[in-house]
Amino acid sequence: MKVNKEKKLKIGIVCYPSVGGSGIVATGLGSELAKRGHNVHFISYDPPFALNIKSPNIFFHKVNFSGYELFKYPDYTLPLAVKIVEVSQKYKLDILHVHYAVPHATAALLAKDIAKEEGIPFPNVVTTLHGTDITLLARDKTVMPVVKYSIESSCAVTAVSQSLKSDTIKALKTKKHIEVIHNFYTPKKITKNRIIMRKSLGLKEDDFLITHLSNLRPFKRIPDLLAIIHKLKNNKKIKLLILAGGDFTPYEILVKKFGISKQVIVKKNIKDIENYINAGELGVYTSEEESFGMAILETMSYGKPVLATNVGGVKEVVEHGKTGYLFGVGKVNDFASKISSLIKDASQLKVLGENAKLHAESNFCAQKIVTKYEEYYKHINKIC
Ligand code: GMT
Repeated sequence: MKVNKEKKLKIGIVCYPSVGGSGIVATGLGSELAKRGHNVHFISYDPPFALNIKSPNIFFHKVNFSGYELFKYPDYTLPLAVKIVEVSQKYKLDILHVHYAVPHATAALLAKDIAKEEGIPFPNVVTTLHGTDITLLARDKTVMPVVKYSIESSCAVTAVSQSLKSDTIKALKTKKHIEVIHNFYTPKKITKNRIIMRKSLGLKEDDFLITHLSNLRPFKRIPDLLAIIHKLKNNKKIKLLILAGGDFTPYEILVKKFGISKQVIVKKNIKDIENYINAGELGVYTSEEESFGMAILETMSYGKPVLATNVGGVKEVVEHGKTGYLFGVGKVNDFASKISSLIKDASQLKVLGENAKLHAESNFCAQKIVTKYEEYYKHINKIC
């Protein structure tokens, strides 16, 4: 057996614990780094959704915060900064990897200053941008200077796509070096076969199942997704399964108005997404903004093609005509007519699905991407 004698790192990861792309990426990265022998310390207000905190080399540190009456709005940044100092000191972290500039990198910078005052050694801070820092916060004048400061004061910054890197440079007019490291996904084992899953969803054998996973926020353009099903309403075999990480109630009225209640199935906070994606034929994503599109990668990883809007980093994940198709935002007719043609062409669907899986495995796998992060950590510890 080959023994890896490389120095193992003590890595702190700050992320949101909730269901969502950035949490999934941070959790996946930490878990893979732990498997490679590094000690990984997660710092958040709850254990991350998909994290197995009992795994070897994984530690979880909870940020406790109290809502003093003095504060009209509860603050998370301050107790997070204190927890970061505490963990850095106790475990002598080599790297602190924060997912999101605001508030996570901001808290890390405050922690760094506190540590300096107290004479406590502090790790180098790597900030990964996932999108919202730029697509939302950088456009808001009340917080934009904090976003810019937090990014520029980090030791190193990564972005999950080339597109997000360009948007960041444009929005913040920053000269900070941004390293592009795409997201990755490790597919899980299918534990319930397709037939069982389709039965449990009330589907007939020849139904054509479209899947969509998201938090349903406005920029996902759920009305467009429903409009596509509405356009295909005459084909009763077409079903849409929404795996919702948010509240679907506001869209129920539209489902009713379109008369597609029998075609739309909504499931909330599903953990075994692999079983559901595997039960479907293809994924559809209508977002107006997407720095990468983790759900798209997840869908492709299970051998399903994706139809999506040609926005942001999605263009770096889906290869038009090879692993799926890309259309303009709001072009529901184009989506609908492509679905109509794919329903009649099982062999094309199969080829697209196989290409999608291969593309995901070769370009967005842990082996490749986690190694990039590992090398980047070592590199920045030499230059910062
Ligand atoms: O918008 C979401 O779906 C959630 C958000 C998050 O913070 O988890 O996703 C962002 O980060 C993901 C992981 O890097 C990306 O795959 C998503 O594209 C990105 N969302 C946006 O850019 C809108």
